[in-house]
Order: sequence, then structure tokens, then C-alpha cells
Amino acid sequence: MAHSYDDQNIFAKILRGDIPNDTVLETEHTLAFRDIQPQAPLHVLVIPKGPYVCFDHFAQEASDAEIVDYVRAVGEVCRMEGLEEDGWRLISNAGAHGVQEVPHLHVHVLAGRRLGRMLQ
Ligand code: DGP
Repeated sequence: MAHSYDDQNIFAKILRGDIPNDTVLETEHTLAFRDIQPQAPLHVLVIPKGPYVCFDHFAQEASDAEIVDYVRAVGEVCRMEGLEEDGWRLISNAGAHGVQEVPHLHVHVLAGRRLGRMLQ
């Protein structure tokens, strides 16, 4: 599947500094910030700085350094936010059936309450 990246998406604008964000963690290749419409007491979005639409695009085209940095950053957010004891959920929506709103890869980190068993 070919992936074409739209650099006018809202997370691209956040990465360019055109739109402010509440940053939790920034590394060489990754930015984590609080979701503007939190679905749980803790709702952080973790995005690669590179122009990747979804997980598959990232897995195919990102460098090993970007991938390692990204995966480590997701773990670091969970640690920094003190989630180890009570746990968390990671979600990454892709495409129409995944109901992906913003076409820049992001993982949602949700925590702070017991979440429903079923994904909606
Ligand atoms: P998704 O449906 O997986 O594409 O989720 C996109 C998320 O992005 C959604 O939970 C709301 C969040 N979001 C949209 N616009 C902004 C924004 O301008 N700032 C922040 N922090 N989050 C945003």
C-alpha cells in the first residue's frame, strides 16, 4: 500500500510549531503531548517527528534509530506518568475503519481509570 503524507495535518503543524501543544516528552525523533480532548484522566499522544501516516508506513520506511527512539519514548511516557502500578492502554487508529482522524502516526496512551473491556 502506498502512503502519501499530507503535511497540512494538525500534528504536522504542531511539529512545525504553528500550533501550541502541552509537551510531555521530546526526544530526537519523537514528540509526546497531551490530547486536546482527553478520553481518560491521562491521555497522551506519542508521534514520530518524521512524516509517517500510520504504523505500517512507519515500520516500512522509518530508520531503525527512529523506530527505537519511538518505542522507547512510548515506554518512557508510561514511566514518567507513573503508570506502572495501575497500568495503561495503547491504541493506534489507522485509516477509515480504524477511524483515524489525524493522518500522522500516533499512539494514544490512556490511563488513570479502569477502561472498558471492549474497544469502541
Ligand atoms: P485519532 O482519531 O486516532 O486520529 O485521534 C486524533 C486525536 O488527536 C484525538 O484524540 C484528538 C486529538 N487532537 C486533534 N487535534 C488536536 C490538537 O490540535 N492538539 C492536541 N493536543 N490534540 C489534538
